[in-house]
Amino acid sequence: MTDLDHRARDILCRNDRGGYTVPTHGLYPFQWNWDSAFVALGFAGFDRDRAWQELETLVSAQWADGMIPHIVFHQHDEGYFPGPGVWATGQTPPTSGITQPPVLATVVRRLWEEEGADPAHPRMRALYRACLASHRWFHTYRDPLGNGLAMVTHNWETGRDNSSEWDEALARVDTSGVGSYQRRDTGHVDAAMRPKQSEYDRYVAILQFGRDCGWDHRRIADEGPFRMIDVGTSMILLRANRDLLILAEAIGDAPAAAELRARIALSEQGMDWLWNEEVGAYCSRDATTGASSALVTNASFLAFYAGVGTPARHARLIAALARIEAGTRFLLPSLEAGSRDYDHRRYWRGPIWLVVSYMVALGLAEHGEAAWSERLRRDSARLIEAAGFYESFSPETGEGSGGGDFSWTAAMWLAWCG
Ligand code: 2M8
Repeated sequence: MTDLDHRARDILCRNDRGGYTVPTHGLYPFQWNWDSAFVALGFAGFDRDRAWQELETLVSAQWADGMIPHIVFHQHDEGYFPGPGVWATGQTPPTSGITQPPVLATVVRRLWEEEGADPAHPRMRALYRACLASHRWFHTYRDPLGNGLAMVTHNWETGRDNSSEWDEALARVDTSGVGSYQRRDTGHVDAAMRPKQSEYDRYVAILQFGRDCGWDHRRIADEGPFRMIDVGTSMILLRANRDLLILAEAIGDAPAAAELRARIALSEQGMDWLWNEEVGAYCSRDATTGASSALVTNASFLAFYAGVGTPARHARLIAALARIEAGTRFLLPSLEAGSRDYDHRRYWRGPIWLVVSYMVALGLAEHGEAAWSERLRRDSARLIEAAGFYESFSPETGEGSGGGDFSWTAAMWLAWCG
């Protein structure tokens, strides 16, 4: 084991709060949904029981309607805004009222296969049921166009919180009733790395809409102030449906398998709507106006991970990757340099996030693009080697940004790039 292996394990153990892991000390003091899924991959290399437990603790907070919340507030901490009192979801344990990208089923499949793929595996079977309920929730509440794509009703649901893809839709959000509140994030890290205040007001306004309608997910989906078809969530859900289908078949759950096959076919076709021929990439679209973001982000390349696209489209995506590579030092930036509001230090408007790079690299390898996949892996390793286990990294300088000793970055070192 190398020194970095030791440090990565140590970060996961120090961020462990007993059955779940915080993304980083201070800035994010609770359990986050997709962070935990990636963190389980990190634990899996040295503590199998703890890996499964991370996922089990997450789904212990699943709502009765099937939604797996984006934050679980297991213990009190004043250091984060918005905390449980602001969300006011009435759940036990307290949670936020929105979700995050459903990477869970894909991780469950990987852990289960690593342990011999026994259909009777009790921990896999319990998590299978949780994933199925969560995917059904997406299909019931988050497919307004009936085309198998996933709508998000808050930009925090995408995980790529302040991506420029959301700017136009966010600009329409009325912030006149937001009132005053105290942000906590800028007390932990440099404000130049975080979303701007005007953006935060909009995030809070969308939250308040959900709270004011008692977290009625039907109403939020139909009438909410932010309704985006997110390319990232749509691709991740499609991949997760494929992985869940493998589990359904192993278990012998024929009705669920048939349902999943139909969903997969629908989504494969639905993705056409996200393809922007002019840009040569899959881009998010506004569900209300139909407008394409026309922006190439790291999520555009999740097409490989989801297994969608024709050879011609793949060629254009690879051309976009080559263009991005030519314009920066490290892959894969969250937004192409030169795009409007690109900023190599500001959160999801440029910095590299290794969890997205990992999913893209996996997809590229599965589509015969081994050299590109390896390039992403190597760049990710170099970033950690030079800067440490940061939340994100500048694609231009390689410097770390956001929180330090970050759980999912440590997990990616252990499970992928290290
Ligand atoms: C960031 O998001 C949270 C809100 O969910 C925040 O900024 O307060 C995002 O990077 C998100 O993708 C991530 O899950 C979370 C915790 O790492 O932080």
